[in-house]
Amino acid sequence: VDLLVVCDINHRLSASSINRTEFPSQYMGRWYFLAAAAPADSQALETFKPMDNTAFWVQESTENEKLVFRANVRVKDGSCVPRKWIYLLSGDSTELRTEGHPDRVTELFSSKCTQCVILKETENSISRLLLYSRSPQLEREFVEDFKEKAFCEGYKETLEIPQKLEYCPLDT
Ligand code: MYR
Repeated sequence: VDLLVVCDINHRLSASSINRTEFPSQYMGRWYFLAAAAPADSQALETFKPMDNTAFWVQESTENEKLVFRANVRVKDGSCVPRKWIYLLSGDSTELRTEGHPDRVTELFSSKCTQCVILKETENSISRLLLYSRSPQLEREFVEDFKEKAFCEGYKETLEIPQKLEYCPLDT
């Protein structure tokens, strides 16, 4: 983040460009994890620090009102760690719950990058912001915009996902 960020209305998190009519179909398919932000000294980014990159695959579940999120994490030591979460949809809200994590709430926000989405994960009053993109490469201005928004919302620690290694294969 720049030394001086003048926080204004453009830095507020907004869900205005989330298309609720199409929801959640516009989010199916492949995503790349690009950056994260959390309050300073919150430890909320620690789990991401051993990570080199992560690709996600989102699909509808055979069960109603459920989405399956699969990930394959490339760890900095070169290993691949597959992960899977079940997200629960709640009626016409875009808020998500995670199966097995009753205290976790995930909200969606728009990004300056139209091919991206910002997730806000809150669990027991600890929250963090996560930036995902349809493409593994993103223009600097979009990453900077994410960091500025995060900073202005009080998430002063940020982490960019290094992506120095190849992506792990993703079973779809
Ligand atoms: C975690 O690391 O805690 C899990 C985060 C899951 C992120 C999934 C990324 C895909 C973004 C698409 C949004 C889909 C909303 C329906």
